[in-house]
Amino acid sequence: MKNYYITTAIAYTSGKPHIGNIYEIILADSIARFKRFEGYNVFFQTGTDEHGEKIEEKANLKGVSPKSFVDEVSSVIKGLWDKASISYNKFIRTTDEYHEKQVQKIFKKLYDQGDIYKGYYEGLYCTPCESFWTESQLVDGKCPDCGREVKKAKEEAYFFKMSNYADRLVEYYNEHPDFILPVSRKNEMVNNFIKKGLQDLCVSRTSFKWGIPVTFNDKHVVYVWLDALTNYITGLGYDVDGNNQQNYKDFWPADLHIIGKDIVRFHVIYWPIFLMALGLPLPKQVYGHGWLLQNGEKMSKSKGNVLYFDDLADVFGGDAVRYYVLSEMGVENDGLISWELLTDRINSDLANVYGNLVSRTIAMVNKYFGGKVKGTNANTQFDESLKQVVTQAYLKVSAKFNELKVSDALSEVMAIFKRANKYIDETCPWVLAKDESKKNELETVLYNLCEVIIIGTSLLSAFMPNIALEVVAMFNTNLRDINNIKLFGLEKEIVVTKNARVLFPRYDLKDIMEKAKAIQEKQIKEYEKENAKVEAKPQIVFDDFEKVELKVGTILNSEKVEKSDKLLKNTIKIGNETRTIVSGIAEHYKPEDIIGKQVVVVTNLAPRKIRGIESNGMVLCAFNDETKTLKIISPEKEVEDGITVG
Ligand code: ME8
Repeated sequence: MKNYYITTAIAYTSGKPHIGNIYEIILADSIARFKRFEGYNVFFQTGTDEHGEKIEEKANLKGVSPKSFVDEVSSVIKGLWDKASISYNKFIRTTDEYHEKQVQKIFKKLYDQGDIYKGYYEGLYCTPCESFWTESQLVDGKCPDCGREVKKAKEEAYFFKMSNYADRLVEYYNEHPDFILPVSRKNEMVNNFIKKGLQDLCVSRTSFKWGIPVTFNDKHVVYVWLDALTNYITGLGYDVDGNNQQNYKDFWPADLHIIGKDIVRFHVIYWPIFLMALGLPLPKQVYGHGWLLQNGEKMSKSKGNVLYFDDLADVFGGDAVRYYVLSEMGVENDGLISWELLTDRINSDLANVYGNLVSRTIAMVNKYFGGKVKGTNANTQFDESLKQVVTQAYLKVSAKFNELKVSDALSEVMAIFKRANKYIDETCPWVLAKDESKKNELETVLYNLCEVIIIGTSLLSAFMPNIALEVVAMFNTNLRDINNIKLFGLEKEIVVTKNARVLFPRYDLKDIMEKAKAIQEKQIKEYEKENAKVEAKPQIVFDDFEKVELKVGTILNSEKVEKSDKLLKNTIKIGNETRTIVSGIAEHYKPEDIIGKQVVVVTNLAPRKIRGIESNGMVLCAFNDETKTLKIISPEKEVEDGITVG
């Protein structure tokens, strides 16, 4: 059996990935599934990219350690991949111990053999992209990759001598014309980077800690791209010392790295050069797909227009969302996605073409033949052309997959179902049903339709794995394998289900847009919450603070204020004196809970009448406005009452 190794980019664990990020994983999944169907022994690897300054900053903001931050995000990502039915063989994390150890050894090896040397870096640094730039590389003074502000930075750093390998890289491109797909991206790389001369690459950082430490200089952590790219070999069990695991022996070099167009440079320049330096074979192909854009614009949480797979799948079903993204994205260009477009495409392709074909066929087999049909020797004039389309479909789909034209492969599958719907219009089974002498012809028509559905659905399973299994089960059979995919008329007798579920209901755009609005509002709220600035009061000088007198008191007595749900009347001993203080804490404490408790009191607050009771001071409490919880502030350990707080 031939081995086939396919990978995706590993997702940053800076936050939940959007539909654009997961498109790539779905694309790789459909290829992996099709290759398995074709008999390849597939190893499909994906995972998460977990180091770097941006992640350290996010964890700090959240007040958690970077490791617990990435643990949580990585598990969200894995959960999303699982929800999208991604059939990965390995989900690697760059915080996996094996990976980290190997990255350290790789760095040391490259240093020892002189590919990496120590120097200084002075340049313009983009924090989100974790990249240094020169003045001339900036676009309008901003980062050429993400368009954000860059800052001046100087660090002691290790560098990789890229230029040593430039000639060999170009040679490899020339000898392997299909190495970079689509070709337009290859030209971009050669013209924009290689021809301009490859700069040495800064491969370590000292400005933050959350990375894999350089073993021989612990001020430095390994540059996140050197760390991340090596996942493709460490995930297979590559070992710098030569004790490679079986997966590495079986599957390296990779057949296909699937990545987005923005990170092609890292995969077709840096990655092959690192591999050459390690003396390892280069991957066979790198495919840089386009981007999925929300109505033509970039998705942004602040606008609430970020589309997430799970939200869409909860409304349309996961396989339908897979269908949309796979059908939408061509090879070169970007694709579009929105709630409207999804509704429209799912209604037109899945409800009207596929779902309708399945439900009409099942209904007619039940109605005219009690749920069971066989092939007969009666034929119609339309059978041959139908059979031709179906038996040739596999080769067409396979050819498109080989060219990585996955949306075209999907169109080829849908063409089968369109042809079958046409066959229904041509043969008019309801007319045949009125004529007893046409009974055999009618049975053949329905039998042919069942066969088309079974074959077509088997090919569809690479794209919509769950629906495909459900549909063949409705025909009491299994998905066809590669040996039987071209054999029309394989089933002797087909028994259909009595109660078929409506696979794809027709969605009403108004309903969908209401759901979308609710999701959007929730997202904006979440964004605002995450980014809420604490309203700071103007600064005060120490003398202002000194004006406030704070003392520890002990609550001697507490009782509810009549006709009030919120107020407690407390008698508090503060040193030698005893005061009455009314506090708005009755919804959080019962009087008996706080008698005897020590509290902090503002003692020089002017007296105020509350519900006819003169309140003489204020008890300090911590109140969470969001959760509406309140806690009295008390000294950590018991102290004498009357002592000053400050
Ligand atoms: O780049 N449409 O991770 P990432 C389609 N950790 N694809 C998109 C997209 C969009 N709107 N936006 C992003 C990283 N992508 C690195 C990879 S690999 C050794 C390290 C793609 O989470 C993007 O091009 O930012 C990339 O391939 C993938 O999503 C993950 O992006």
